[in-house]
Amino acid sequence: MTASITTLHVDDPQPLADAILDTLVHRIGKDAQAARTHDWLAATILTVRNEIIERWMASTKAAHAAGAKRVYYLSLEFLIGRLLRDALSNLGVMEQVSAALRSLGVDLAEIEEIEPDAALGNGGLGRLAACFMESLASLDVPAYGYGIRYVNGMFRQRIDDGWQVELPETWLAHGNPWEFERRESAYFVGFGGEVTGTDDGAVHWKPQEAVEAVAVDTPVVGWRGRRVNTLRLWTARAFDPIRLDRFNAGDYQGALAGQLAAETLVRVLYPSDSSPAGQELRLRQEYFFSSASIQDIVRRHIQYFGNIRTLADKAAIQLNDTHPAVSVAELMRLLIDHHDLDFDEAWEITRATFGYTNHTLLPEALESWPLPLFERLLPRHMQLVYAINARLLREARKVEGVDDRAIAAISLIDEGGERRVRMANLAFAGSHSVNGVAALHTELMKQTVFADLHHLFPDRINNKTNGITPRRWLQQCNPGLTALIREAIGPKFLDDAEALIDLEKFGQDASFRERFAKVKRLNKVALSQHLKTDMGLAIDPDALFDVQIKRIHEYKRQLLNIIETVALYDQIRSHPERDWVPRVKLFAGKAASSYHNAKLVIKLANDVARRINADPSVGHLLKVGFVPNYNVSLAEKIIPAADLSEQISTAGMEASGTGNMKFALNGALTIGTLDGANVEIRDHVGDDHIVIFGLTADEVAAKRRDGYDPRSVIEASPELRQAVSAIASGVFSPDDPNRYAGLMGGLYDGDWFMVAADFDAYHAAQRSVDRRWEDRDGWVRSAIHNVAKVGWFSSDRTIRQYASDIWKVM
Ligand code: 26Y
Repeated sequence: MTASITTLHVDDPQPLADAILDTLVHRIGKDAQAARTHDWLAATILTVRNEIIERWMASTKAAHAAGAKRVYYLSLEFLIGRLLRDALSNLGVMEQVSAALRSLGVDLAEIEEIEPDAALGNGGLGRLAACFMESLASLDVPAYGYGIRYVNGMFRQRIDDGWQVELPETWLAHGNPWEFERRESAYFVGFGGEVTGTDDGAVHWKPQEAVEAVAVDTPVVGWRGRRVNTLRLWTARAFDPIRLDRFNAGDYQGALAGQLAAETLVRVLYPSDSSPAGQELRLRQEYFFSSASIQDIVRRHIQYFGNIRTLADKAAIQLNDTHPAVSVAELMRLLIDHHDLDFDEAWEITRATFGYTNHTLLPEALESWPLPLFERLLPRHMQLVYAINARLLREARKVEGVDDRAIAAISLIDEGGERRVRMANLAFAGSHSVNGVAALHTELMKQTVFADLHHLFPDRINNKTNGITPRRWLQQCNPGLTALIREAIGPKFLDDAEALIDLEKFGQDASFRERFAKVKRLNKVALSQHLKTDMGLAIDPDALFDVQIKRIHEYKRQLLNIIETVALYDQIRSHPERDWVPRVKLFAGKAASSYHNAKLVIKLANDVARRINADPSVGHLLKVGFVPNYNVSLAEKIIPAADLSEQISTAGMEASGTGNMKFALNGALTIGTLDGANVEIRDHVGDDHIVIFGLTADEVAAKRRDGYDPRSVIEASPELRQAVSAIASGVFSPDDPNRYAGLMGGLYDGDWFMVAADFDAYHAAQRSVDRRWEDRDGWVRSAIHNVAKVGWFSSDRTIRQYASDIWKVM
């Protein structure tokens, strides 16, 4: 028996319960008595999947029949999180499935909770890819996501004595009922070897090694089940799973080396590149998934349309940062070497097909590969990069104002020091559109990293401010608030987030404010209970929940927040008679395993938490928690419960941020700098409903240029000086008093991230938050106002802009 649209949507839960039970017995091989929670989860997913499959095939067929243009989103990360609730909610069958399971004695909430988070991403760029996939399906755009099916993916974070410990994530341990392996969709991906020419001018690349890329598909269900798209992740397989000759000669490891090499390729996300081997592995991963994806796209195009010359009319390929940038050279290779196009025609098609999105201006995140490595692994692509570069620089020379310095900056090869291939320049040159992810970030792209390329191609850079899917980040994670909004303004906002604007007037309605505050409080109670059982942290749901959750990075300035927490702690103890606002400071986030200072910041947060939480003199007024293993599911629990959203990066350094949008949509107020999308959030909610502080991006740049003396700043601020010296002298680390001497020394010595420069402004802004909090009505009014005004930050809006301006599919 299969669950069809009718089984899922009827009021009687019996047919669906029968279908789930049938799946349990015949697919999982257990009866209701023997089944464990995992078995029920798998049986439920497999049953619901049947309906998804039908819609999936219908979506694919309809796109084919219409000869539709398809969007291809290439990304090394897809941080999709759990999928069951997403699928049920988007299909509109939460209630039905819950009732059917209840009749079987199974609690839907309980099985949802054990679904592993797909750990296929590390941060904002990966979550954005997931939100985009959901919006593409919701807006009925035929689209494929292409990435890697990492077996372990992003590490799981444990906190041991305050230190981050990285453990392998085993999200596939119980199998993955969402995925379909497509053994027939397999491609040859070669590495190394030689390139030879033939007499007729054709070029032949004979790789030295090769692996097979095999497609594994996951359905992506759009809102109201309107469309189901495909997330196609590649796994790797050796052509020769075992070398029998070696095996029989007793060389068992040698016999299996090929399979091991293939498995290594798809093991982890961002293998540490601190060794040459790690660097090579990452380049191999990038080429592996780029090549398989481009081959798949070209094959589909030929199969459907027969003529490679129309590729750009029928395929739009978006590069999610530079990680898939080698795709530009790969498409050129296929067009020239396999489809016999000449260079100029191939280049025209390539540029018309690709778009590139930049997500960061940090110099250390701009990828470039040592030329010898690139040439050894990808000799044919190296030739093509040279050919593309020659053309690019020839064009550049003709343009007014392009001198030798500009040529050096535009070149695909970095000639300063060890020669390197610049992937951002390759992506830029090979795309017809290059976009930033927030207005400020896009301006900075034009002024800084891409200034010379921008001069050459002044129409190419454009902005597409990020967005988030309101299905996951409001409807699914905050059912209480969703129900309340619906009661107030009706269901329109479920289909169009900008309809949230109708909520604005309810800020004036005292009874609505009360119900809104009640929903927030219930979410805070739920989070408090979770933190109590999960990590033994006791917090008061009536305190102000002040939250900073994101990757740990110096530019995001968790350190600024921690130092301010220490200053507050000092003041509460010195002035117990004052009217302090009870606060809970929550932190969560992972640090890159080789990022020393970020890991030290985690330890500091934990040391400060331990000391403060154990001090009866601050009691309920201040509690600090570092919640381990931040991931999508944890964000879904924390964000609906937050009062204050910390978005305090050094201005000019956070490309956009998307957590900022999620918090505002769930009724938190933002404390933040004028950075990334904070600027646009302020434009939408207005100055009165956001707390902005600190240096602007221009001021940061000016300080860095003109010289800045953090020492004098620290000396001039008693709160800062005392907090820094307490941390530096070991007050929070009596077991190792010198632990933070270096970290604090860095503030005196340069303070690149302007922690000292912004401290007083931040401290004052926090006190203004206290005053706002004391005005309960005013606070709730602002929170409602935030929810009403941030519908624009829906990824549906973002995707519509990409679709009409870049991809031309709408
Ligand atoms: C390969 C390595 C150098 C690297 C790995 C991951 C470089 C960058 C990244 C990830 C970057 C990232 O997640 N960027 C974030 O993208 C979000 C979505 O656009 C932005 O909101 C956020 O500001 C930005 O930091």
